[in-house]
Amino acid sequence: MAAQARARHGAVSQTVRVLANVASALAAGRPVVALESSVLAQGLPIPANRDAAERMMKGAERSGAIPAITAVVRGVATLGLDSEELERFLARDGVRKVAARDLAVAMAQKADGATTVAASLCIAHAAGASVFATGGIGGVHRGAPFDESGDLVELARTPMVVVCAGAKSILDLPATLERLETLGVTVVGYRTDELPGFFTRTTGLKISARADTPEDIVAIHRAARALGRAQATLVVQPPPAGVALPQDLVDDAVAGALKQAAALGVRGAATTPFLLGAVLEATAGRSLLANLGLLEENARLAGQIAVALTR
Ligand code: PSU
Ligand code: MN
Repeated sequence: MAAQARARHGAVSQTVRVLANVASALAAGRPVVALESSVLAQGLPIPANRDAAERMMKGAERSGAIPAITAVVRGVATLGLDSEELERFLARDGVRKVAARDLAVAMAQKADGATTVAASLCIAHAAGASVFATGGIGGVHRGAPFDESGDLVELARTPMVVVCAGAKSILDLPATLERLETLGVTVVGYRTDELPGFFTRTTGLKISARADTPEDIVAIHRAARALGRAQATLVVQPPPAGVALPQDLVDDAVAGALKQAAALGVRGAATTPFLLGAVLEATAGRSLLANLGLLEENARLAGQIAVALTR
């Protein structure tokens, strides 16, 4: 597989272990959707994380694509977990959160690591995948502009299509959008002219590009690739109407979560998982339904894009 990936992508690591069915799909040019694992091991509670894994994979499969979860498995950067490995990550005993800066350490220490968007992009791209789906990307934290997720910088140097529901509601969305502009990341609204708010369908923040079909997205991505651009094409899709939350509910929940985090002195990598947990409590689980619904829909759209990319 590594040789195949190298042939198609130039210099590519031989270090990533790729699950057999994923490797043969990539080698044959069949559609693959890479998925993250931090949302499973840190972002969502047990047992909802199992639903999340199943629904993300089902979403990609519904479109005719092969899902592949990224992680560091006992020190091995991996694209495509087998069912035993997935069980270990869902149980999350001894599974650490791995962002881009943590990848090499987790590998050297032979650790189990659940990968954030940033780390997942590193692994998926190295293995030759072109499309990735997640719930919400990281971004600039509110009131702490120096705490900017590594997701943004990896998006700026990983030429994949990335599908999400915007940046997580706990973040400073205008600042995140400005940073994406500075980094040259094209943000494309899927059937929307506004940045979705992860839990909410709208934010009032206008974005500069819109696409209404997977083929339109592929055309934009191919133009970027033709020019040799290094950035991802970041596709933002509103959460499904049936599970999206009203703005005021989310605003109140986030305000409460930020207050709690400040009172407890939560900082650094723990911030995102903490805030997501606090919002979950404050919305009495409604944010969980939204999260699961959008994870599935994003994987489904990513699958459609992956299929269109193979034509
Ligand atoms: N979205 C969720 N739950 C999550 C995350 C995103 O609904 O757990 C994770 C993603 O893996 C994302 C990470 O890459 O949070 C960002 O963390 P940080 O802000 O520390 O970069
Ligand atoms: Mn951070």
